[in-house]
Amino acid sequence: QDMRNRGKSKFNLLTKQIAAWTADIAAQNPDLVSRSVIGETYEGRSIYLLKVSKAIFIDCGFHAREWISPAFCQWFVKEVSKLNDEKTILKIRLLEHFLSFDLCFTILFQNRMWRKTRSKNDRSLCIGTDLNRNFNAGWSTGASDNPCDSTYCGSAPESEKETKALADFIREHLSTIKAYLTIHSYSQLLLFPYSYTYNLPSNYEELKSIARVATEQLTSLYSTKYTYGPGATTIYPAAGGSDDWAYDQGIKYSFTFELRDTGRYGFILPESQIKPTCEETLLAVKYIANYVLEH
Ligand code: ING
Ligand code: ZN
Repeated sequence: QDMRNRGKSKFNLLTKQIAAWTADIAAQNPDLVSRSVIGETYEGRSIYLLKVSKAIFIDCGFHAREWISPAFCQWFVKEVSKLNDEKTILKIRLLEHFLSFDLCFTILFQNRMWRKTRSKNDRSLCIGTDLNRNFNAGWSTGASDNPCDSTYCGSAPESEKETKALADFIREHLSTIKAYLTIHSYSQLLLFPYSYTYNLPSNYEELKSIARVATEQLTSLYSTKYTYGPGATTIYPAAGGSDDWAYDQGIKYSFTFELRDTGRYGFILPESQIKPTCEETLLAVKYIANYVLEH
């Protein structure tokens, strides 16, 4: 019991600290950063949007165990908030959300490795849906329909509150969002559509060259090697992903980052790698942001 409670409070604390941080950074930079809530998770945690500008949307924390992802979003907003010169402000919209860190209070100690949401499934004792299989992009073809799998696609597209909140927000802001970036880990990849089909996107050559330069920029800092390409051939075919969905909504610059490492530590990235990972990733994100804003 004691172990369980300690575990629970530790994870809750992390979630609360990040939520408090989003309030602080907005309060400290009222001209630059504004915070709003675009929905809540199954377990009632707020899904925060930190708005810096209108053109680029970034989300972090889709998958609970990928802790480096929300760390990057925090790093990113902190860096942007330093840029107080109006002309150099990167026009970025950031989503800090899905911080389902306090997983499940009984399985917590065993399960730092949780990936999915926390929702209950019909006719199954297994919990959760994979948000990145729950978007309406080739939904369910070749995805898992077993609620006990870590890549369960859900009972329908956007069956999850979290998916719905994100998709609604993007649909409502389609006229302004020029790029969609989603931050995951791990594998050191920069992916773009498609993952649900082997067909290439119409601006494939452009996406490929953006990804090439973005990863070159990233590598220039600490020599971290990145691979890039369409999801289906670069990582694995997978339906229902958010980048494919955003692309098919008309957002022509849509990327999935898979941050460090390549598997030695995997999701449990050592603390010493957090800062360098954020720094190098920022170079790639800045490149993409500048490219998009110029085109
Ligand atoms: N990787 C992604 C996943 O959801 C991905 C890879 C990207 C799949 C885009 C589909 C579309 O499996 C992680 N680490 O979650
Ligand atoms: Zn992920």
